Amino acid sequence: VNSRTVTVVFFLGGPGSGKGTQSANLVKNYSFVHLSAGDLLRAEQVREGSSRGAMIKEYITEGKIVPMEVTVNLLSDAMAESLVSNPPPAGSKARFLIDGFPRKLDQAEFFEASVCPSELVLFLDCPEDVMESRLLKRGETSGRDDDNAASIRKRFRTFVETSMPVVEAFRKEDKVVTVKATGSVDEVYESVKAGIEARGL
Ligand code: UP5
Ligand code: MG
Repeated sequence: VNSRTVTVVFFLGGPGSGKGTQSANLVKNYSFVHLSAGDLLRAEQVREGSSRGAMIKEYITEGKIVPMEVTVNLLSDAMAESLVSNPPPAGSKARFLIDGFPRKLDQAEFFEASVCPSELVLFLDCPEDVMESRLLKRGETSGRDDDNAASIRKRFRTFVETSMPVVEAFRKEDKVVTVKATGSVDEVYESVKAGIEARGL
C-alpha cells in the first residue's frame, strides 16, 4: 500500500455527525472503498477467539481511543485485502474513504508514515446537541455499547480534547474540506459532493 497505487481520504467528524451515513452515498457515486475504523474495531471485538475483544469493548464504552497499533493494523489489513479482492482498474488508483480515523495526532502521523499519506480530509461540522439527539435515537435500536447518555458524554469529551487537534493540524496543511452537517441527509450530501469536487476528487 502506498500513495502511488492508493488515494486515501480521511472522513472525520464528531460522534453522530453522519460519517457512516454519508459514506454510503460516497461509495455509490465515487467508487470509494469505505473503511470505518469503529466498524473494524467492533468486528474485532466480537471475532471468535479474539483476545483483544474485552479490551476493545472497554475502550469503546468509555469513549476512549483504542491503542493505535490495533486500529492501524486492522485498517492496513483491510486495505491490503481490498486491493487483492477488488483491485482497481489498470492505471487507476484504489480510493479508500477512512471513516472515524485518525482520532489522535500520533495516529495520524503513524498512519501517514507507515501506510499512506492522505490526499484530503472531509470534516463534518455538527453541534453537540444535534449529535446527541441523533445518537440517543439510534441507541433505541442500535445495540451499540456506546449509544447511551453516559458514553456519549465521554465520546464528546474525547472528540473535543483529542480528535479536534487532528482536524486543526490537517487544516494547517490545507487538506480539510469542512461541511456543515446539520441539514437533512440529502442536503449534507450535496455539500459533501461540492466539497470534494472542488478539490478535484
Ligand atoms: N443521521 C445521520 N445523518 C443525519 C442527518 N443529516 N439528519 C438526521 N439524522 C442523521 O449517524 C448517526 C445517526 O444519525 C444515525 O442514526 C443516522 O441515521 C443519523 P452516523 O452516520 O452513524 O454517524 P457517525 O458519524 O458515523 O457516528 P458514529 O456513532 O459512528 O461516530 P463515532 O465517531 O462516535 O463512532 P466510531 O464507530 O467511529 O467509533 C466508535 C469508538 O471506537 C470510538 O469512540 C473509540 O472508542 C473507538 N475508535 C478508536 O478507538 N479508534 C479509531 O480510530 C476509531 C474508533
Ligand atoms: Mg460511524
